[in-house]
Amino acid sequence: MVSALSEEIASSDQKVVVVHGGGSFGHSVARQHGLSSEVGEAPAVGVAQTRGAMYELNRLVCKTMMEYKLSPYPFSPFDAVSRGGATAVASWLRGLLKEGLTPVTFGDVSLAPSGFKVISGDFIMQELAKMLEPERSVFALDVDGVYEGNTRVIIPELTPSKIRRMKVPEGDDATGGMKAKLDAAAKIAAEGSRVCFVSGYRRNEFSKALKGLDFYGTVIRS
Ligand code: IP8
Repeated sequence: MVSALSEEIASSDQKVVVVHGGGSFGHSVARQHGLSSEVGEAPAVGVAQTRGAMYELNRLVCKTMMEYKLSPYPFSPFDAVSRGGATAVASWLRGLLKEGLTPVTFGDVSLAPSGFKVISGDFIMQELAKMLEPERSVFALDVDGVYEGNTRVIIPELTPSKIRRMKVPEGDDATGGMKAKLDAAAKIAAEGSRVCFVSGYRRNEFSKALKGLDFYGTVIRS
């Protein structure tokens, strides 16, 4: 999936900031050590192993991106926090994009006053969208979009208010699954971005979503 999407990003001529989640690297280790998006206690070794898995995944993602002629600029979400306020982060990212780099960040583990929590890629998308006000925010998923109830019928369009009324199960990953994605999407769309939920396994549909064209999947807009 990473190869195909890297190739599509490289040929899209769009300025893209990439956020990747934990996938099979982060979630199983996080869960094994009791880490989730809720603050809780976790052993130091669990925090170290989860972060280690995420850095390893990030290295592989960036290596693949480079094979497809992208120039990734990996950063931990905490690097962004240490730059100061939203305006400083936005101008730093815009500067990188202007230089032809593709900033890449990822879900990570954060120290909270009473334990640790996982910062999900969905939450990072939401924060970055507030700072950068992108025209489009594309979520590449392992499903085709948002389905009607328990069917395989895709809902082509949703609004933030419709999402708020939906009952979506949490899923079984460490950070809230589809429900958390939809909550993030609703917030991003409410700020004016066109949010696309598209399968990462359908490179042509992903490419269309990236360019703002119609695609097979779900669009969330206010
Ligand atoms: O897959 C989770 O990120 P997500 C990151 O976007 C970790 O929820 C550390 C499991």
